[in-house]
Amino acid sequence: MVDSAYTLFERQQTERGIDVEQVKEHLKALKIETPSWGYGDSGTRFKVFKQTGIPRNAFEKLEDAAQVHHFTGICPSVALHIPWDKVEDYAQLQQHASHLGLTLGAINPNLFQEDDYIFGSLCNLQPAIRRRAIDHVLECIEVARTVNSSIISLWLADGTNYPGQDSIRGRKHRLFESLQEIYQALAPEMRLLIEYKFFEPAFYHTDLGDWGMAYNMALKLGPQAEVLVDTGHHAQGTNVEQIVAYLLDEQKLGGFHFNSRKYADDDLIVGSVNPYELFLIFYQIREALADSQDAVRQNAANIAYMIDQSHCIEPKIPAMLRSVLNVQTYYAKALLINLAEVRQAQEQQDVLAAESAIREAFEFDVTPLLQVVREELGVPADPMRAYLKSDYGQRILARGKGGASW
Ligand code: AOS
Ligand code: ZN
Ligand code: ZN
Ligand code: ZN
Repeated sequence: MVDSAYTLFERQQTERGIDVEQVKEHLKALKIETPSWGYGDSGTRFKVFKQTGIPRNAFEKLEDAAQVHHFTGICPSVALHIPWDKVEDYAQLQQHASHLGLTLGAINPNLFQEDDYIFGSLCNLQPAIRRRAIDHVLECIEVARTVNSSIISLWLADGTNYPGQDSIRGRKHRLFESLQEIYQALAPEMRLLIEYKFFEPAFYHTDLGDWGMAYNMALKLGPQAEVLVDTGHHAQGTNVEQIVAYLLDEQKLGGFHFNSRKYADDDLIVGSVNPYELFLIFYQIREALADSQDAVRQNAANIAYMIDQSHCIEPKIPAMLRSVLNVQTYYAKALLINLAEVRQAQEQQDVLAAESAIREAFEFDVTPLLQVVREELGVPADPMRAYLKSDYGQRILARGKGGASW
């Protein structure tokens, strides 16, 4: 059923020179991966809050993730974290996923929760500890092979707390050597996504502290290595959209960990604090999707959109839904940017017209558009309301308290 709000929207956009059918196609093609750890208990460094109804194992985490996919139609894959999601038989886990209509996505090694890693993992001065860390990543590559995943997302907690604690350049060399061994173990269809973060848990220097360091490693490793941008991993005021544009232009943007932040790596619901930034990130992607260079377009089309959230005070499934819906909303708005109009304003160096062409798209209400897209995808027009009306949230309470936490 096409209602009058949509008819009006369509007319308005067509008059602006927007191809609404194409916008709908883009929206239907958007796939967002949710993280298994986003369904488990989590907290701050001061306390992990235990909620009732939390999944007790990887199988139940997939069941919760399947709800998010069921109500949105755009979250068909789930990222795993090893060993948080360690199971005896990964093929069985994958089977469970496929029964639920899901696939298993990025495999995230854990190089930060062993006592051995107190002074780092892949950068550690001690060869035996580096060996252990590399072996763990190799094991994750095997898991990826078993579950048919093509992405290894690597985030390192490595760094130092004090000047002089270790040689920054020495650690850089060790890191590259370790990464080379990992890179060589990748199957041809696999990608290694290198995630950076400017601080935390290390407070003086972090071995992969910004996009440039991750990019440099990825570039030297080869075409299967790319950079992962976690939106919460930058210093205040960093222009994340510029990083996105730069990496796209170098064809090294591997994927995102979307979340929202106000101060540090807050891992809040996506778009809750900074929706305009999210929109501007999508503006850069949209521009790259229309680039004249094949390689840039290809990179833009292959971005792995993943959510990296750690909600500790909100119920997990609706929080994940909110994040996913926000990504979809701000992507939709970016698709309403009239690129020809922007280009024309740029050519005329009309600053006000250019800025206005961008902002105008942000200001449209995309609710009627999203309702129609969801109807065509066969999911509820209002996924959040539909989930809250379902009894799933009630049923999982039977799991009790004390489920899986990170
Ligand atoms: C840590 O700050 C990162 O954002 C990582 O992506 C991390 O791997 C993820 O939170 C799960 O461990
Ligand atoms: Zn992340
Ligand atoms: Zn993070
Ligand atoms: Zn984060």
